[in-house]
Amino acid sequence: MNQKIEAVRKIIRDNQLDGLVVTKQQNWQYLSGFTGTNAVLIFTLSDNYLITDFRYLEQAQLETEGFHIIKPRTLVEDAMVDLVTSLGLTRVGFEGDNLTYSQYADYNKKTSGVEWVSFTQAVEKIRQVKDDREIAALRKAASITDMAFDYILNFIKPGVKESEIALEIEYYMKKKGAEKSAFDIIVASGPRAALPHGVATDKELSAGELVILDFGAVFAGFHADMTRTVVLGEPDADQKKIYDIVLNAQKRAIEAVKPGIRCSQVDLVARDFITVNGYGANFGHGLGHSVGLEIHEKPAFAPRDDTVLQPGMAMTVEPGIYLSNWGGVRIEDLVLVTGSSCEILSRSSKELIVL
Ligand SMILES: [Mn+2]
Repeated sequence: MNQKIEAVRKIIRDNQLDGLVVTKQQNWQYLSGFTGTNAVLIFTLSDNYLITDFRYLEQAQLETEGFHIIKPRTLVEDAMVDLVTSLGLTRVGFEGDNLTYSQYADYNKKTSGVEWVSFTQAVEKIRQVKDDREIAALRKAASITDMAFDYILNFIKPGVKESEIALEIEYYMKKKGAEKSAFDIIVASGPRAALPHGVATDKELSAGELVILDFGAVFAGFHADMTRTVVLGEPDADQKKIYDIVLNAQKRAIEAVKPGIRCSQVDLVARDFITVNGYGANFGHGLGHSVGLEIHEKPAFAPRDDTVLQPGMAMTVEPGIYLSNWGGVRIEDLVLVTGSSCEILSRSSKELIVL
């Protein structure tokens, strides 16, 4: 029995359930390997069921192992309700973060006598520690991301639109084997660099501007995430100063990443450094987040996240300083928590690149 399914069975046992229904796409993909877009999994203490529709029956057979694959007469969710009834389940867990109120009401109506118990972050918690195959996928995603950064440096110059840069990055990553871009690529130049999530627009780059590039490749379902800030022409004193503060904060935080430390402590290392240097109010977001089958997973390097780091967690470290009408600097690496410290999966240079 694979460890992931074993962990699901433990949730069932520990909570006195007799079944667990999984409806979130990344969670069913994680537990079964199925990559289609429509499915429900049902786990009991003895069996695993995957319900999907006609379009995916053959694919589900090929991609999964150890699941009874069930073809619904009508909707996948109706088949789920029928199966819960025919198996005689009485106390069934479901993913409370993932179900709409209407679906919940519908389940209740169609299964009188079944107690539905909401779970949040149950499968997500299992996903926090990555196994060797998942780490290999993250490495590959990070390496495609690095290659794209190297490539795009030749393309960035005054007069080019942010959107053209984003398009080139996406095209290049896909040519190098990425399934897709991990999120809408952020290219934020000049004053727009003050927007922490400034998705590329048709603004043209100008000489003297800082440009924040934040992007990542997806490989085998796993998301990379990296940010670099470059400058068009020799940087002025403020640009240099703020870049150095962010870079130092980032390096110090990475040095703090190791098993046994709390996420909030890592956040504090960068936050304290930026605050002491006078820009605490300009670093308004968390230091980082976990990545995996989703771009933003838990835990997070944030002031109130006291999760203890474990080997196999994959986290971003991304401090930034943002100043309205001026711009901003963010530097982000993807790191893997190892047995004693961490390994930086993003390999691109972090020295200020002058284009
Ligand atoms: Mn990120």
